[in-house]
Formats: sequence, structure tokens, C-alpha cells
Amino acid sequence: MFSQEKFIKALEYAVKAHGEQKTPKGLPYLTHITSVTMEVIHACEESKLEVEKSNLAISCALLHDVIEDTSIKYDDLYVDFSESVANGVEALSKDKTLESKQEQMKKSIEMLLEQPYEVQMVKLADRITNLSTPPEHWDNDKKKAYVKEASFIYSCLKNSNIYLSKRLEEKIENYKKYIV
Ligand SMILES: [Mn+2]
Repeated sequence: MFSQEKFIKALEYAVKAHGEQKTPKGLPYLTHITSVTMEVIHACEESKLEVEKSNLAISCALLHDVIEDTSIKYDDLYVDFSESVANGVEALSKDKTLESKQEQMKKSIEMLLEQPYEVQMVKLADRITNLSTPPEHWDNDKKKAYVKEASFIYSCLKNSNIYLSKRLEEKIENYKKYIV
């Protein structure tokens, strides 16, 4: 189980922070956040994760894009939540001062590997969620690169949770039908 109060606090915080932001499909960004969190909750329950670990995983899932996409900073999360939540969300964020997407991904994975499994799980859940139907305007090369990156994430973080790693593996396999 996990703390419903902590869930609601992080949910409201994320909703406020993301404001009018939309997903690539034009839906409120909350759709993405809650889909990622749903995957994480499912895995926490299946793996019978202890309360504290579930709380960290779920808080990081709800907040996973606030540093990357909004004006919220590491220090805000440190003050408003905890050091472990702030560290987790930071590791889940791209360092946009790095030039290439590859470097950004590499650095994020390196940081995640120093985080507990509960935080690494969020990255798997994020990619599971993002591997549903690709946006219409993506060409074949973009889709190929995206699925290749997903395989890299899978290979680096698969030990964090068996249910999420299995599910990501299936999503990667399934995504190949969108590539011609
Ligand atoms: Mn995300």
C-alpha cells in the first residue's frame, strides 16, 4: 500500500506546475502524468513493495516531469517534499544544457543508476506510456530512434522491477508495427 495523502499532495502539485501544458496528442498533460503513475502503482502492488518505497516511486511518478518541463526547481522539491523525491525527479530529468539528445539520455541513465529501484521504475513506466501510438507527424527514422532508445533504457534499468521491464519489453515489440 501507499499513502493516499502523499499521492494527492504530489498530484495537485504536478497539476498546478504543468498548468496548460498538453501531451503530443493535445490532451491535458495530467493524462500523461497519471498514466505513468498508474503503471508505477500497478508494479508497486504486484511486487508488494513496502509503503515507504511505494510512496517514493509514486511521488516521483507524479512529479517526474516538473523539473524538465515547468519552472519548478530541485530546491522547490527538496523543500516541498524531501531530499529523496528531489534527487529522484532530478535524475528523471534531461539536463538541457547538454547539446545532444544522446548525451542527455546517457546522463539521465547514469544518474538513475545511482538512484534506488523505486526511482528507476518511473523511467520504465514513462517509456511504457510513451510507446503507445506514435504522433502522426513522426517519420520512420524518428520512430526507429525512439524504439532504439527504449531498448537502451530497458537494458540499463530492467533490474528495477520485473513487471515494468516485462511490460516495456512487450511495448517495444509491439511498437515495431509502426515502423515500415
Ligand atoms: Mn514523462
